[in-house]
Amino acid sequence: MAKKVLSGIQPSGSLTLGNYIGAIKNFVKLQEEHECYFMVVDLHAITVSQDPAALRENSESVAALYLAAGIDPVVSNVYMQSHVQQHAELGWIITTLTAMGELERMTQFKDKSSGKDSVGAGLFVYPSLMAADILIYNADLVPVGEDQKQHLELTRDLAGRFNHRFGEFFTVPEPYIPEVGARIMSLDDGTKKMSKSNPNPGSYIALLDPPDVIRKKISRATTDSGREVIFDPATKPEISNLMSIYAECSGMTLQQIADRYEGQMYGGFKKDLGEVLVATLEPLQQKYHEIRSSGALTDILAEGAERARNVAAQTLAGVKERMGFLPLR
Ligand code: AQP
Repeated sequence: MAKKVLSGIQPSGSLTLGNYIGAIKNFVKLQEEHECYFMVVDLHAITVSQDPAALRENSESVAALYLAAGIDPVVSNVYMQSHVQQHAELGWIITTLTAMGELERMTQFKDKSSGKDSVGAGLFVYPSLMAADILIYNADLVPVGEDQKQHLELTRDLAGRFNHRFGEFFTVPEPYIPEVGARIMSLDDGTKKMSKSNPNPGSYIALLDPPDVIRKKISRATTDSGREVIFDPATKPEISNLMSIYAECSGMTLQQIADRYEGQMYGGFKKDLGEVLVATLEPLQQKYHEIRSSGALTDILAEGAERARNVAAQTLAGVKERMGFLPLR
């Protein structure tokens, strides 16, 4: 039987090249052999403050980008997390099984809350909701980046805890480490991850950036002192990051890129990288605009949510029965 895969992206900004290379490109491959659930995780996005109009726009935009990148909504389940209410309900139940100490140890919470005067409780219990997202479909595999490994470990513990207390029920999910999909770093600091919520738009390539903006951002990207186009993340984080992007988007290996630019300065390499990116993103953008203007997204998301809801409702009913909730007759 095909294994179940679950993943999601937060509509917390305009998707970046990091989201594409690190997540969406792999989603497209995974759907060939697995039963996939690809959500737009809007309930997670509101763990930090979101402007309502921006949340609505970003939500549609993420869904349309999934499709434009090649996720087939007939083969995969594509939907908004908030359209499947069972996520929130199981999220609460799982929260009650989670210890404060477990949440306090989560490094993402520490990172995202550090230096803030006021932090919402939602950001603290985020990993319990993420666990519910995964367990509600009994997902076998969860594509995770480095930063999410700790959350998946917690999900595995929580699944085991439920099974121990209430009888074998949840599948204990495994991390899926993609073969490809480098961690893409910020264009203004090669030691920080490229993030859609970075206040400096020059730090990321948005998937919907127009060609001239893409070219300009690459030409202005910070580069290490020195001249050689050599892949060495420890001593040359910025040029190494640009080389990774080049490799991911051109299909060339890092060695082929180093050979091509041997003895040349950064300028020519960056100019070519701008063109490689434009050639990668232009067709995606064209499809994206076709999907947005076709008006088909509403029905696609409704269908995806309905299919997901059917699975989620069964799991939730099983959970409630095992825990002793009085059924509605
Ligand atoms: N820079 C990146 N390189 C590789 N993969 C990345 N991902 C995100 N940034 C990079 C992958 O995208 C997926 C979804 O991410 P998310 O939106 O749920 O949350 P995130 O990882 O926190 O992404 P951002 O862009 O940094 O969002 P904000 O700024 O809102 O926190 C994940 O699979 C992630 O690995």
